[in-house]
Amino acid sequence: MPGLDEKLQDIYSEVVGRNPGEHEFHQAVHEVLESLGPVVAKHPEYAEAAVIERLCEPERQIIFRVPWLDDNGRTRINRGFRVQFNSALGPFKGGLRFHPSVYLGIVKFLGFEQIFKNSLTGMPIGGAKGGSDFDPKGKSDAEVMRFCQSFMTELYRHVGEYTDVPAGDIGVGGREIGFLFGQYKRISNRYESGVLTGKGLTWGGSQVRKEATGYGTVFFVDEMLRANGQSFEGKRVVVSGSGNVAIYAVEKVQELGGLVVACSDSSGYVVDEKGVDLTLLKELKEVNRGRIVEYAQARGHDVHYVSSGSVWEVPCDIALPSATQNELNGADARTLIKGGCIAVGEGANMPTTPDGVRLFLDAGVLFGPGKAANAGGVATSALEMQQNASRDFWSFEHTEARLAKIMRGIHDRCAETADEFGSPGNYVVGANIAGFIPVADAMLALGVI
Ligand code: NDP
Ligand code: 2IT
Repeated sequence: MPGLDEKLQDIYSEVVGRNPGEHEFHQAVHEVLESLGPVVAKHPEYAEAAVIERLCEPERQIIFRVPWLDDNGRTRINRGFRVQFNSALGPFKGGLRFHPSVYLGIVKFLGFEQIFKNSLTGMPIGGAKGGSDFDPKGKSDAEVMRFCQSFMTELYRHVGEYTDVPAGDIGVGGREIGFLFGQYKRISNRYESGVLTGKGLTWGGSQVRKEATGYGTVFFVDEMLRANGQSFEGKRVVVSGSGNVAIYAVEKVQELGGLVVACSDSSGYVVDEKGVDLTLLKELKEVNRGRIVEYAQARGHDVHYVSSGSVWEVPCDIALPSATQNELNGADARTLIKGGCIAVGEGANMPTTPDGVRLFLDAGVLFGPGKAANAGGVATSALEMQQNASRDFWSFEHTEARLAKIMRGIHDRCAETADEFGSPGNYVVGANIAGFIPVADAMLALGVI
């Protein structure tokens, strides 16, 4: 990793010492601190008030037992988390992840990133994340329901429309949000729609929330391309993952005239040179909860499935990593650059390793970091909160237009901030600084709390 300024290095060492073994959290902090050198030089008041030190320490961390009964009547135990990282700009806001890899370091990295992402949206939301090491794969709907009810039976006391507003992430979609909302409503005896986002359209949800992260990522990349006289038209695109973010990234790329030739899941990837069949993909993943290998089996022409290796071996003009953290490493970045890749948009959170990011930036690849590129999901969550607060329901067209405008705004702010702080074209620096300053200013204004 590149060096940090002395003061920032001290802060980083303190974070590592205080949070042993939480590698993803260390990585996320390091990446932000790498960008902040010119900011602390220009604003000594941030150091005087220990703003960065305070930002690196969550306001509150909750860890709890989640007991539930499986379909055989056996008692099962998982661990639940909610890290309420920073509420300087608004109530805590961020998703819940259900995946066996979840531990405190993952939740903290995601919660830390969320502070800056949410700030970049320009909406009044603080940063948080939560989840569990529960694995929804292979569980029945009834088991998922019992798990969600048990999870909310503890979480309900820590959340609320003005306190903390969770949503989905890996392993948490419309089904889980429904069970969580149902249990919250039952325990609290309140139809408090604003307590969760990503709700169904007939019970307080917003149009476009389901599509928002994938669409927003593509809008962000489209802005980077346009700023450089290019577009999606006729481009070969590879999208990793085949979950919520990936599916709606594919949909928007296709609308904009791009050809998506590959996507994946944690078992392997498919290459479909004629272009991914989205109807089939949605049926397979959203309805049947199947594996990507079944796509190759169902498609019936020369689609090939690769069960080992990396989806980044498939040559493309544009790469949209939309699965998970650290899924695209330095070797993958080299392969992509060699294959002629001109742009990368992070649909996932921190999918590119630090050496991968460095290689892309050095090669002049347009690189949209997750904090900026995937902010459309949480931004549309904030639009859902707005509709809930005013008991309103907007049309798809109106909501999508709002999302597109928000993504344009984020793009422009990142680009201008990168220019202002001496790193033109570097959206990583732009996103980190443009996300940081509003939070830091609010923390100064609110005093030492
Ligand atoms: P889903 O659960 O809908 O889909 C996740 C996809 O990524 C699946 O295809 C899954 O494959 C794959 N995946 C998950 N973990 C791994 C792993 N360890 N190794 C390889 N593949 C993996 O989640 P989302 O689409 O919602 O989330 C994807 C990414 O986008 C995450 O990084 C999330 O934090 C980020 N994100 C999500 C937002 C949202 O609104 N949902 C908003 C902003 C960012 P498999 O089914 O085999 O596990
Ligand atoms: O990482 C993310 O931004 C999300 N999972 C969405 C959070 C939200 O509150 O909509």
